[in-house]
Amino acid sequence: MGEMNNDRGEQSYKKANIVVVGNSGVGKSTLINSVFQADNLALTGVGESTTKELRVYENKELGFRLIDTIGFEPGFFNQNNAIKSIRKWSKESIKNNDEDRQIHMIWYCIDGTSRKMFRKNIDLLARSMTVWKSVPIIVVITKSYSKPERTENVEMVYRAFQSHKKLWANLKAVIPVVSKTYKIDEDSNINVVPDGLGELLAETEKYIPEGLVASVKDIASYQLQQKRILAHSVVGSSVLAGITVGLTPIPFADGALLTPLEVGLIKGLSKIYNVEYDNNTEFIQTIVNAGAAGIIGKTALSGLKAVPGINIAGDVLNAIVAGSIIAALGEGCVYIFEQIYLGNKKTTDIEWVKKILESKAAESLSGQMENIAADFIKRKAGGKVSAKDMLSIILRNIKK
Ligand SMILES: Nc1nc2c(ncn2[C@@H]2O[C@H](COP(=O)(O)OP(=O)(O)OP(=O)(O)O)[C@@H](O)[C@H]2O)c(=O)[nH]1
Ligand SMILES: [Mg+2]
Repeated sequence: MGEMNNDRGEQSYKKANIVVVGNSGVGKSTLINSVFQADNLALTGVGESTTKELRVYENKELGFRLIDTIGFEPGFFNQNNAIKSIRKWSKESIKNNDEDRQIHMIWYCIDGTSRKMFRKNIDLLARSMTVWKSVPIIVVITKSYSKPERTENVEMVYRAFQSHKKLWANLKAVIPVVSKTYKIDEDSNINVVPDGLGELLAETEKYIPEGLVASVKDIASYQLQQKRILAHSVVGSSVLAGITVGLTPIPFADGALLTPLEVGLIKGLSKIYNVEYDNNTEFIQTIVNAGAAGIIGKTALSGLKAVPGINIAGDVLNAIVAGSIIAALGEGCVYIFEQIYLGNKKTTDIEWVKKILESKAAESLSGQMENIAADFIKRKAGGKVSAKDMLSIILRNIKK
């Protein structure tokens, strides 16, 4: 069970179904787009409810489906239409002999910019949740633009849950997230970059029922592959964040502006590969030291200098450099974390970490800056180049 062959004879696995619920406009669809790294996979919008019924999203890579739902607020006669349509979707499967439509997890989204609503929303969830008595819940605090408020918001959510005994047992994690770059101020170009996605994916993977992968022949390699996909998704969102930082008109001569991103990247990867984060200061410091402020940063800059007669505007050049640095660091880190996860190396192997970042990460970068710049110029001839376009140019070249 669980293991199937599709009509092309490829093996596919039974996937976990995760429903994404929360009030209208909270950012469910935006979050789904960001997990799948797509712009317009799930329609998003302002004002009237954008997602009309239930929609199921999946891709080849990830071992779970995300089910987008309409706003969670009760409709006529206090019926919760989101829950109604999810149940309908599940029931249809029984008719169709399709066992694949059980709900395995709930992502409950609440809006980080309206904390006054937390308790009310969680009471609402408690009333509706009698349908799924023992399904794990992860609370996603969307639009967590204000860093100082994040810890307090997480605590508020936990407190609100404590008064609902049955829900409390199912609550697995509370994670503040920024799904998409948020412009605080159009004029000064101050941005809050995407954050928290790595943590969300790592926690999700932890609480997906074991049974779903238990039927896979080679569990170990399946799990490693899953981790690699999650890790690359985290690297991708960090690179995008790096591009955004680069585009702000602030000179980043010493690369220190990228340090928070680098730390966030390492934290996300630590979660995914079950590597202890808190007591590994030297390990983390070694990685950060090799990043934008170190060998990788230097390699990126000297790589660009080697490009003759480069004609790219300064902020864009910054964006390309920043993104490439994070991409190279990310690729090096994925390798390092994987080796530690597999038990081949330890976080105390500091010299080895340095060597990997110098050889693998920095070297892959030195040859590629020229190609990245060339691809960029080619792409620019066809019109405006978005941050997403830069992301794909960078990842394409760094992964080589
Ligand atoms: N910049 C930024 N905007 C966000 C973020 N999350 C949500 N938004 C914005 O909030 C609005 C609503 O987001 P949606 O994803 O459509 O919300 P939804 O929960 O799917 O709404 P319904 O489909 O109506 O239930 C959109 O304008 C989004 O761009 C974020 O992390 N960053
Ligand atoms: Mg929506």
